[in-house]
Amino acid sequence: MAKHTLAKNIDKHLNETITLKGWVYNIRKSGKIWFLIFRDGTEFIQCVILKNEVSPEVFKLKTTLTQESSITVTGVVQEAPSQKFGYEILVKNIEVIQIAEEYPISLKEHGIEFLLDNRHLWLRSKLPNAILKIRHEVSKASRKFFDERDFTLIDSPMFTPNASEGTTTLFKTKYFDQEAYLTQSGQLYSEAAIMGFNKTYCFGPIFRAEKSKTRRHLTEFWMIEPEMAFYDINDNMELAEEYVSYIIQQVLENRRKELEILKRDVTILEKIKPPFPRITYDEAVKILQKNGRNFKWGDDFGAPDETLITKEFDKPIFIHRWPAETKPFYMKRDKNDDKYVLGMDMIAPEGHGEIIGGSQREDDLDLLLERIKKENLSEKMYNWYIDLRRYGSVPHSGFGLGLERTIGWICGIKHIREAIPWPRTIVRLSP
Ligand code: NSS
Repeated sequence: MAKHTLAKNIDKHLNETITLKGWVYNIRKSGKIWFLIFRDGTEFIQCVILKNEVSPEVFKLKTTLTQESSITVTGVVQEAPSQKFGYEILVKNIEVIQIAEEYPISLKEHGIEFLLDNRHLWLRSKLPNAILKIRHEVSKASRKFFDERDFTLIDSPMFTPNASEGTTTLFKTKYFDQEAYLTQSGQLYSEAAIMGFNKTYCFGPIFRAEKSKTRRHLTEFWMIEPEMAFYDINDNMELAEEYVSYIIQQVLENRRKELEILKRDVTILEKIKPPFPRITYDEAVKILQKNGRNFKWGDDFGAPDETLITKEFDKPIFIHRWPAETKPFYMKRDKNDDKYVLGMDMIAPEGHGEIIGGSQREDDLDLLLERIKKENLSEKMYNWYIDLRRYGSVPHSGFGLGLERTIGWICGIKHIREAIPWPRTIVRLSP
């Protein structure tokens, strides 16, 4: 491959002649000069084409080049204070790789369904590009955070014989002559892994047959799940607030430009530092009742409830100590009142809702068996998991952070389908 410069790096080549390879984003014409907005996925750059600087054939390209045509541009990097990026290219030559057919996504606004149907092309546009670069940053920061704190990455399987988060959202699939489910969470496997590695995390896709058509639900999403031996619920919340603060700081440090493209108000993000407020489930219910909402104790909070509860805070908050019946079988009972379990959710501010769910796990063999029986789960299927309470059981905790919900909040976007490259929802399986 010929050596060429990525558009994002041209500032290192001021006054030098360089070659760029990419696509035509837009063209503006005016007499003896025309402008080409070039993109290569790393940056958008203005290229200036002057009649007396290029061959007549190249100058004529102003009438034949179409949006998204692929090209090679050679030219001199010059300062351009009027341009957002601060640099532009004075073109010496353009080679056409392919003239694109009429491109369906123009620079005017399109409806969201049209854009989602054309996700394979829409990925080239400015906003998706910025969001997915932030997604990359959050993934990278997540790995870095746990890697630097003695966690071992132990991935969980995607095919599983059992449910972890209730049986209503399982995707069932044939597995030769057995039945299998796509994973709802790597947690149960991580609980086994920490007995061998102390602190672990898994980071992969999660599948839930969510019937809900909301702006917070995908059927395929990504979760980062740390699990820690000898951590109680307070240690768990402390780690979660440190982690979330860390990824926000990394995005602020490394992806300012993308946040600007998204017009994100960063003052809110800049305030995100530990500690985060902690309230119990009962206190959250009181906030709702105080605000005149008709909420029944024992129900789970819906999106409008979460928005109302977080309105009083400008940071994410923890809601902890949940009624046992609202949460899965594996959560540890509160020894002060066994109506409650030691679960904790982190709710993001600005109406973005729950981004983390976690808990201290039930480490007592008999209590766990009792919960498994009560929920009509198969003891045989969970036998390996129950083993963990037979051989050196220890207090332990963990949580799962939903990657797309977190990105949705950081980017300030309404619907999390834009926070994943290829969204899967109840109504969308393609492209
Ligand atoms: O169901 S969770 O609340 N918790 C668990 O799965 C635990 N087993 C994790 C653990 O302790 N290791 O899901 C965790 C997060 C939740 O807070 C959301 O941010 C996200 O996963 N989540 C989703 N994101 C997008 N779409 C859907 N459907 C979804 N469901 C959960």
